Amino acid sequence: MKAVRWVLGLIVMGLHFLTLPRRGKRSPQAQQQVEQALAGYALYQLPTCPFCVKVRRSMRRLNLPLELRDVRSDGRHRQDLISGGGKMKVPCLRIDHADGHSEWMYESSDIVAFLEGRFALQK
Ligand SMILES: N[C@@H](CCC(=O)N[C@@H](CS)C(=O)NCC(=O)O)C(=O)O
Repeated sequence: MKAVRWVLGLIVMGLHFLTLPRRGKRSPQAQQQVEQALAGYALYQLPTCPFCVKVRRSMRRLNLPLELRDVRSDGRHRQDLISGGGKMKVPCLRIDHADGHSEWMYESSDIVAFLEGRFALQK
């Protein structure tokens, strides 16, 4: 089972790198504002999870260098995800708000729709 998962992960990553989407472009000022806004965001994820790859591809299209937190290699991130978000499922987008509360967003399609709405590139 571990070997199957490993091979599938390799295929997912290979396809991802072979078809890397183009990184979106903004003016330097607009990009700086976006990156400041991203300070309170983190994506809990796994490198080879296809749903996480989907979110990372959308981050690349939107040029959103938000922090990635690997829940397998770092036990603290795994614990934070379970205690904060409520379940061990990735991807999960964490948004820390100015008033101190954190929002935990599961489901890759919801995360992509949220990022596309919040950080749309100007046409
Ligand atoms: N419908 C979810 C599927 C996410 C999903 O199945 N993630 C897997 C990793 S590829 C996971 O976290 N599994 C752990 C679990 O379900 O406990 C999405 O689109 O985000």
